Amino acid sequence: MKSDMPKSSGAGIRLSIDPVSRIHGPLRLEARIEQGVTQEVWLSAQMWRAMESTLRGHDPLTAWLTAQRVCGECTTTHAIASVRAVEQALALTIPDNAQRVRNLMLCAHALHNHIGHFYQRSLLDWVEVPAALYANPQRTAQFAESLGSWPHNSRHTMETVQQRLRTLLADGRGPFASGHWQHPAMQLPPELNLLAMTHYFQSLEAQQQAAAITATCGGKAPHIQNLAVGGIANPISATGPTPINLPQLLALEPTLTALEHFVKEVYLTDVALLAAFYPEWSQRGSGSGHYLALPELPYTAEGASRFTLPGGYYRSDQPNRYRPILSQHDPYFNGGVIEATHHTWLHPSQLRHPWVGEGQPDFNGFQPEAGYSWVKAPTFYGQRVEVGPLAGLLLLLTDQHPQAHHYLNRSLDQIHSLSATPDLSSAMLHSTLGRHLARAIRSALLVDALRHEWQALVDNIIRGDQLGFIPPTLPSGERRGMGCHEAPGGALAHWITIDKGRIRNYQIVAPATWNASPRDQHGQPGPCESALTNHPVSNHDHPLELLRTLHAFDPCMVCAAQ
Ligand code: NFE
Repeated sequence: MKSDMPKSSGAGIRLSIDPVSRIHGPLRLEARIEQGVTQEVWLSAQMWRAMESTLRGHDPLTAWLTAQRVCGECTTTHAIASVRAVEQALALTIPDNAQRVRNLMLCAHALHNHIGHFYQRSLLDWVEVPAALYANPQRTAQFAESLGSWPHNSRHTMETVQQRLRTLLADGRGPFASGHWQHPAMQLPPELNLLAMTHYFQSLEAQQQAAAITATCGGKAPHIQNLAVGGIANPISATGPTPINLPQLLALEPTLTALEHFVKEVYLTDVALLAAFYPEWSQRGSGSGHYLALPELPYTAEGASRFTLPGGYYRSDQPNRYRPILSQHDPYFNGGVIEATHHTWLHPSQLRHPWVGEGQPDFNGFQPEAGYSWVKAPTFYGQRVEVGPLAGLLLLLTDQHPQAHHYLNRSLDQIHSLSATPDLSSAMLHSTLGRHLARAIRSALLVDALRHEWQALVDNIIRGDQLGFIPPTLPSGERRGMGCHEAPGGALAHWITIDKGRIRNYQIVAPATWNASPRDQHGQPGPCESALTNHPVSNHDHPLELLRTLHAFDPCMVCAAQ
């Protein structure tokens, strides 16, 4: 780990991780460390996409097809934010069926993301793969079967996975070719390493199930096709040869059940196991302390006022300062967002609301005191705010959401039964571990919402409602719109200005723009930078601890810098 950081940035050891792996897009992490603790941290996005300027001049009605190419992970999310921005600009209300189909796609896509985040992008920070070869499969199966009713934890399964791992490790290629093996921060016994790796492989099947739901409702996955400004593109019928019909929807039912079972019996339990065996991680990685989430899963077509998942602004330093965001058009959200370019490689240095945002590339190398990233630094009413499942969960808990409390209490009980950790409470959520727990709880809420939306769509079609699209008309004058979506990574919004039927300006503020951005105009670090500061690092050649906290945010640099 080397660094070309200027000498002027203080004493201590300089550390550079470039590129950070198991995230989306190129990211460089620079840190200054004294006595095993980070003193300063800089996150530097290494690529600029130019998607915002690419969209200028485009037809707003088809912009979503380009916008969803922002990312290979968050495809559906940018598509939905784009059509919502145009629909707001045109003051369009979409049919109830369209809202249901969209909600189904959003839930399934988010589940695919959350499962992939925990098992494929994070788990290898906590699990020592080669140690799984020394596990006793019988003991592993007995322990796993004592935790719940998941039917794929048998001794035979454990033996098969152990053999598979033996072959993969001997081959010396692929995702297990190297890792932070034998790092002192790895604390799981061999049996739990084997159990976690068993679920790692099973998570791939759960992701397939989620993708199948997205593909049925979206026409294809990733990069859905079944969307349109005004609703959805594909016709709906009861039994006709349309892409969405009752037989196809009913055939999804076993997939919904299988996915629900995986999330509630495997994912939630595995996060509880991590929490039980790594209790100190509920004390590490707290971020800015300010959280923002957007309302998501509108109940009805008029939807922009009632939501399954509420949004709002939450300040942990002032618990009474909870301010709900009541709709996807709430001026309170729109009025609070400003982006700064002072520590970016964008010219000129300025503060702008996204409707008038801009920025030309002006790369000058890594300069912590000037520009060091392609990502703009957004603030919400002047504060650096964390977005993501943790923000969403804190809002749900504040809102006394019964199911969120149920899944949290269930997890805390399970952690308690597995460990001697005293005084477990929701205070542990403001941490690296808390971000994983929040994402698992959000997944449980999403599988519940998925079934609810599926049933509502089936009922609508049985009642004879087949409307999914209302044709839009583009006005000739100027219109502005904002499309909000609570994406898997957190608050996402697209801002559009339409003039003479074409896009005049387009700006995207993605979850990772909020979380993985550089210093703002006042030098305040971004939420990830805050979470990684005053953070332990025991081995500079294997800065595993920093990766644990960074990965828990799931930063996506291709979304962040446009
Ligand atoms: Ni490119 Fe994303 C999410 C979006 S950005 S993965 O969620 O939008 O963090």
